Amino acid sequence: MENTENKEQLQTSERKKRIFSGIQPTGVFTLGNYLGAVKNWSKLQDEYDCIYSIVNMHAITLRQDPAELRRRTIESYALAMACGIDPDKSILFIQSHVPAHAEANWVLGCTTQFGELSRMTQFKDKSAKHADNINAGLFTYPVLMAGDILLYQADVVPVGIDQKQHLELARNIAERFNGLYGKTFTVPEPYIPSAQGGAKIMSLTDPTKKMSKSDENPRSCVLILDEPNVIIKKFKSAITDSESEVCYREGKDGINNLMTIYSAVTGFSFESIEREFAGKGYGDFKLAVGEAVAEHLAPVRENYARYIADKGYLEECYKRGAERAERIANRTLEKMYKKVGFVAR
Ligand code: ATP
Ligand code: LTN
Repeated sequence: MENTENKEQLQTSERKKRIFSGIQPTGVFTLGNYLGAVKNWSKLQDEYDCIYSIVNMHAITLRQDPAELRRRTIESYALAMACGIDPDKSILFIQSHVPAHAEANWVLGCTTQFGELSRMTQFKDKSAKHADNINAGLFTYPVLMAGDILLYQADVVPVGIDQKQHLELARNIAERFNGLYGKTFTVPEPYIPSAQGGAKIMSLTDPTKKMSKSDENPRSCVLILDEPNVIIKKFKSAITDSESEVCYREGKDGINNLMTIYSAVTGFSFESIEREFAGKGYGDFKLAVGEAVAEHLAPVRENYARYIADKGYLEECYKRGAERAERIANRTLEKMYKKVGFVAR
């Protein structure tokens, strides 16, 4: 414990840059979540001071079954560890355990304009998809997200490209608050993987749509805990096109997506993939992608089985994570309250 605190102090004095990111506990992570975000979280742990959160408060912007949300939150915590997040090296915590997130949300909401929230494409997409539950939380989702980032004075935020607009808004909120009240927040920079690194992984059944854990069609996404034979089967039935040439070209959405995935898990460039499969059909290519992904995810599946079996250890980790996160978040919240003119208790 003391050791961790010393490490935190040391990191601040050495000015290691800070990272914050979050993932919703809405299901088992997909290959899209993994390649677009979580895989990077783990890689960045040595170079940066990292804080990662299971954002269960964001998850209730869509209707959730309470028992399932509780179970999935713990599972997501174990999944993050299975993907390589070390709860001693990084701070890994559950969002609702740190009340400052809800508190910051109110203050920041009062410096965010209705107009800017109305322009968020995720809000438009999700409200079209869930027309029976267009709640205020769904609308102000990006404010809660801005608070997550700003409370920790994060310099860098690793996310998939679908979150770019939200991050842009978080930057605007930070700059506006700093302009009104004096320097309070670090203005965060996005960290988005290159296209080949998997910035946006598309659905296997409709390659014009992003792969998403909340998709009703199980064939559309590869889950990081899928068994190897299931993964291979999903890739074999992936939608492609009526041609037969494996090459990255506009209009070949299905093949482009498979090439992106293959490149992200093997490290091969698009040119070398095109060379490897010249003269071969889509069948061979799909099988190779499936096998490469299954192999890539095998250690994650093994790690997960180990972590989820030890609930006591998980609880110890998320309690400690919350304590460490809270200390940092409360410092910023106090500063915010002072700046806006709230009387100190
Ligand atoms: P949901 O389906 O519940 O909306 P989601 O699968 O979109 O969830 P989130 O929890 O919203 O996942 O996102 C977690 C991280 O994964 C974010 O950084 C997001 O940018 C990234 N991400 C999600 N889907 C993809 C994808 N298809 N390709 C690349 N990155 C992705
Ligand atoms: N909205 C994000 C999840 C998220 C997040 C964050 C990401 C919530 N708070 C803070 C980065 C930083 C999403 O992935 N859908």
